[in-house]
Amino acid sequence: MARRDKLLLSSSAQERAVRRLKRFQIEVPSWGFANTGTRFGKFSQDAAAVDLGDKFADAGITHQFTGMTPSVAVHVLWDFPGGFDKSVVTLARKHGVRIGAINPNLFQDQCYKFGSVCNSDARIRRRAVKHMLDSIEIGRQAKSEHLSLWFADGANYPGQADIRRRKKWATSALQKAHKTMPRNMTMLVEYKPFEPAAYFTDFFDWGSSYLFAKAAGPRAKVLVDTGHHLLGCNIEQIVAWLIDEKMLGGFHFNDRKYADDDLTVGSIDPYQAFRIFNEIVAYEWETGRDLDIAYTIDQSHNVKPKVQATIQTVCMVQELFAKAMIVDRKALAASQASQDTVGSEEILRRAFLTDVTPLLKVVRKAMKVPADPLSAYRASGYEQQAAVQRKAKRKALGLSEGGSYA
Ligand code: AFD
Ligand code: MN
Ligand code: MN
Repeated sequence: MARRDKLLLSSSAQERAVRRLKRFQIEVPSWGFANTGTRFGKFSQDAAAVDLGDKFADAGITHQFTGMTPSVAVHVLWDFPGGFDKSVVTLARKHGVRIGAINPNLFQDQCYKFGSVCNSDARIRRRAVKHMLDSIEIGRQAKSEHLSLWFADGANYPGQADIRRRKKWATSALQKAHKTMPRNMTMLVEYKPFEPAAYFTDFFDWGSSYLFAKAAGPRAKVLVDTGHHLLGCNIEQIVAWLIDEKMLGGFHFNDRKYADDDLTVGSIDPYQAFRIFNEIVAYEWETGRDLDIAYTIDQSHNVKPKVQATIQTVCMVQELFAKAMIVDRKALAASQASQDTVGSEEILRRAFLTDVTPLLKVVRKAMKVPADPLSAYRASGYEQQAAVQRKAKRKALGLSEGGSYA
C-alpha cells in the first residue's frame, strides 16, 4: 500500500495548485455513455444512454458532480445518424454541456474495408475527404475547436498494400481537410500501432502523426491516446518531446494492461499517468502559462456502469494532476543539476505518494461540488432512475435490450 504522506504545502504553493486545479477541465466522450461491446459480445446496461439526449444528460450529471466536464466529444455517425442541426447544440445546452471535439467516423462503413484516406480506390478516398469536410461543417455550426481524427487504415498482411503511396494519399487528404477548417479549429491527428489492422496501421506512432500534422498545416497537432502504445513505451517522453515541439494537440485518456483496453485512468498504472502530468506541469511551471491542449477521456466501459466509470476516471485524472502539481520544482531542478539520482527520484515519488485529498477537498469546495463526487453520485439515485426510464424508452421504441440509436 502506497505510503500516505500528509500534504505539507506552503500556502502560496497550495493557492497556486488550487487555482490551476479549478481551471483543469476534461472532455467526456459521447460514446462512453451508450451501450457498446467488443467483438465477443455486447452486454447491455439498463441505465446506458438510448439517444443523444441521454448522452448529454449523463455528461451533464458528470459535470454536476465533478465540475470538470463541460464539453462532450461527439462521433458524427454514432451521434447524428439522422444528420446534424442547431437543435443538437440546444439539446447539449439544456443538459449543461457543450459540443467539444468532432470525431468523423471513417472506419465503419463497408466501403472502408480497405481503408479510408489510404484506400487504393480514389473514389473511397474522395468519400473519406468529403466526410471530413462535412464533419468540419458540423464543427463550424457547433463552434467546436477540434477536429479529432482517428483512422483505422492499415493492412493485415505483408504485401497487401503500398506503404509509401498510402502515406502520400493520407497526407493529401489531411491537407484538404486542414484548408477547410475554420481558423478557430485545430486538427488532432491520433495514432495507434495496431487494431483493427494487424500488420501495420498507416497512423502508427507519434512520429507518423507528427509528420502528417506538419504536412497538413499549422493548425494540426498530435493526439496522444494513452492506450495506443506498444508495451513498455515511454509515453511521458513522447509527451515531453511533443510539448517541446509545440505539437501536442491533446490526449485521449484511459488505462490499459495489454492493448487498447479502455480501462479507467489509473486503474492499472497510476504512476505512469502521474509522470505524464508531471511533464505538463513542469512546462507550465517553467513558462508560467497553461498548456493549451485538449484533455479528453476516451473510454467505453463494458463491465462498469457508464457514468460511475466516467466520474471515477475524471476524479483520478484530477487527483494525479494534483499530485503532479505538488512536485517541488525548485528542489527537483537543483537535484537534477547535481546529478543526485536518488534525490531527484525521491522528489517525484514523494509527490506521487502524497495523499492529496485535503487539496482536492479545498478545490471541490471552491467549485461547489461534492468532496467525494463518486460516492455522492452513487448515492444520488440518478442511475436507478435512468435505468427505469431508459428501459421503458427502449421498449417503447422497440429497441432490443441494450440497443441504442447511436
Ligand atoms: C477507438 C479508437 C480510437 C478512437 C476512439 C473513438 O481506438 O481511440 O479515438 O475509438 O473513435 O478507441
Ligand atoms: Mn482515442
Ligand atoms: Mn482507442
